Order: sequence, then structure tokens, then C-alpha cells
Amino acid sequence: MKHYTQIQDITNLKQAIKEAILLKLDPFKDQGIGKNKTLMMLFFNSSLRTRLSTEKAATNLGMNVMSMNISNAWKLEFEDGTVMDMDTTEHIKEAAQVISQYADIIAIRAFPTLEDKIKDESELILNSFKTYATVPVVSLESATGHPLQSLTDAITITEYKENPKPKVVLTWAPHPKALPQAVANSFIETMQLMDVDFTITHPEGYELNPKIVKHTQVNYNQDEALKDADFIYAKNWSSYQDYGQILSEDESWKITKDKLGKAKFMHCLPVRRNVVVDDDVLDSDQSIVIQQANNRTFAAQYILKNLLENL
Ligand code: AN0
Ligand code: CP
Repeated sequence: MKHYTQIQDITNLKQAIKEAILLKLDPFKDQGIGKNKTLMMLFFNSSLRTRLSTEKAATNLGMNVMSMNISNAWKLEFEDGTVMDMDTTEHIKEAAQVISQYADIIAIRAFPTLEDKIKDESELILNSFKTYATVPVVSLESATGHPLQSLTDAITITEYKENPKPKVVLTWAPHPKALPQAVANSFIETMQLMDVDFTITHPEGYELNPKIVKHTQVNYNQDEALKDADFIYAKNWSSYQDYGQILSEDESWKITKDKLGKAKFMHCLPVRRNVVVDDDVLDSDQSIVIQQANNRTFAAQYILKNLLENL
């Protein structure tokens, strides 16, 4: 593995899940691998889980960790050939090469603008780091994907499934703010690689990128889609077609105890209680969101270990 910016960077997902579960049983077995190696984490946006679990994963491997909120650094320019006489102070060409001298792996969180679809889909920030950094780059959630989250989700479903081919449903849920499509995109790409019966449900107008959804079943009727589900994965996203817009805050899409049935409830967190999902779902034994968040460490640890082995 050279970089980790999409689930497809993993050559054998089944094997990766197996290895991550083994890491969880014995997290410090590879303490030597990261000795004298540094992980640099750069945050263009807020984070709780990604920041802490990735740092934990790195220290489990014996690495040193540095993190920076990019808002504390000089404002970066990403466009090539611009006359930098406005508000950007430093070009990514210098910044990425300089940071590469301080770190053996660079991890970046950079959300979409949700205003400029073409720019967001070009993954300008992530790809500029890939182009100009001289060390591996890891996505901590970019404009269009969150592959550390979806590897976590794959691990969690594998651990909790009670039959060989569980029914997994990704459902859109209401939210007062316009959110990225990244978590949903990576979840879809990952479920397409797993042996699961997978369905997506959302209101009309919330269709995701057809290049990602491909032939995955989409059902506009949430009740029908959720029937007999083993795993319900709730997530809000803003419209992809009407890019970045909130088309509906339809409360009837919130996950309730009634809708849950016998399913396990999953969410990447942070989650807005009683907007996305009711208290009595999140507080029930059927919710596995806390265990899911714990797996963030082992997903990150698997990825960092793999990158370190290939340095
Ligand atoms: C972000 C999102 O939806 O992409 C991060 C989720 C991990 N969520 C919020 O901004 C609330
Ligand atoms: N799920 C997730 O990525 O959480 P944070 O935004 O808190 O890192």
C-alpha cells in the first residue's frame, strides 16, 4: 500500500478485517514497527474520534505523533500558477515537501466546500498532498470519502453478524446542517466489496453519485428497505444533485425503536440525538455505535502498520 485514501487501496479487504480483529486482541504486538517513525496529522476540520483513535493506533505501533489544526498555520494556496497577492501565504508545493521532512506518514482531514462540486470531486487538497509530499498520505475524511470509517464499519459488521450474509441498510436521516456525502460514499464502496445483502434508502432527490452507487439497490420507501435488516446504518448527507442543499428535514426518516426491529444500529458519530435517531435506540443494547468507534483504532492501526511495512 502506497497511500490510503480509498477503500480500494486495500488489496484484500477480508484479510484486512481479519488482521484488524487480531490487532484488537493484541494491540501492542507490533510496538517495534513504528520506532523512530513519525505520523503527522493535519486537520482542516473538527474531529474527536479520528484524531484520538489514529493517534492511539500510531502509539500502539510505537510511532511518534504530531498533529496540527491547519487554521493555526499559514493559509495554504492549492492552485497552480496563481499570483499569491491575496490571502494565501504559502503554496502547497513548499508546505508538503517541508512537512515530508518531518514525518514518515502524513494524514489529512479536509472536508468538501459543498458549494463547488467540481472542486470537491477533484479532491484538490488531498491530491495536492499526494502529488507534492514525498511520504505516504492517509485520508482522515476528504471531500468525497472516509475510508478509515468504512474499514471500521466493515470490521464491526464482521464482528457482530449472526448469519453469513447479513442484510445491511444504509438509510438517510434528517439533520439541520448540510453534511458531506463522504461517509455514505465510502460505506457504499465498502459494502459492495463484502458478502452482504445491501440496500440504500433515502428520500427522492438525495441520490448519491451514480458512479459510486452503481447497481446497488435503492429504495425510496424506508419502511420497506428496513424490513428484516440485520444492521441499520443511519447517516445524513446533503443533496449530491442539487449540490450541498438541504432538500428535506422530514422527521419521519428519523430512526425510531419501531423501525429498528431486531437490527443492530450503527452510526459513524457524532450523532444528533432525537433528530437522526431516538434516545431509546441509541441507549438500547441494539446500538453498537460505541463498539464501532472503538474499532476506529484497529482500522487505523492496520493501515498505519501496512504503510510502515512498505516504507
Ligand atoms: C461529518 C460528516 O458528516 O461528514 C463527519 C462525520 C464523521 N459530520 C458532521 O459534520 C456532523
Ligand atoms: N466518525 C468520525 O470520523 O468522527 P470524528 O469526526 O469525531 O473524527
